[in-house]
Amino acid sequence: MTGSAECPANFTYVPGTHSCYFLSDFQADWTESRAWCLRAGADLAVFESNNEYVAAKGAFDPIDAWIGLRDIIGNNNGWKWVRTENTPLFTAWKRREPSSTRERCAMILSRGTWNDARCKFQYNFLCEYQLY
Ligand SMILES: [Ca+2]
Repeated sequence: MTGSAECPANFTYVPGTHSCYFLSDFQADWTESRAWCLRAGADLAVFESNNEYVAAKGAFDPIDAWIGLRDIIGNNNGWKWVRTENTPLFTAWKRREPSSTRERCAMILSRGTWNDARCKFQYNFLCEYQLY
């Protein structure tokens, strides 16, 4: 798949979404990952529907990657998307996740489910640039 003229450099338009995505080929902690996306005029990926999530994850090789979901309260009480600050309308947590109050940042696992992990850990990350 090639990029769209409307996408930032190195971002890929994903049919079935309204967005362009960038999966990093390097690792950073969650905060650094978000900062990288913001500098590109994007943000970490926000999935507003299961359809969007399925389309986006299907466009990239499976990999562990940060997404734009974090627990702003702790104790698994404050999961909010970045950009919208909405509570997720749907989730794809792996069985027994989210698991720990010390793990306040969410990632896609290579099998397609989500895990909460310590925000200071280093993973690849998925940015999203919303077209409209
Ligand atoms: Ca976990």
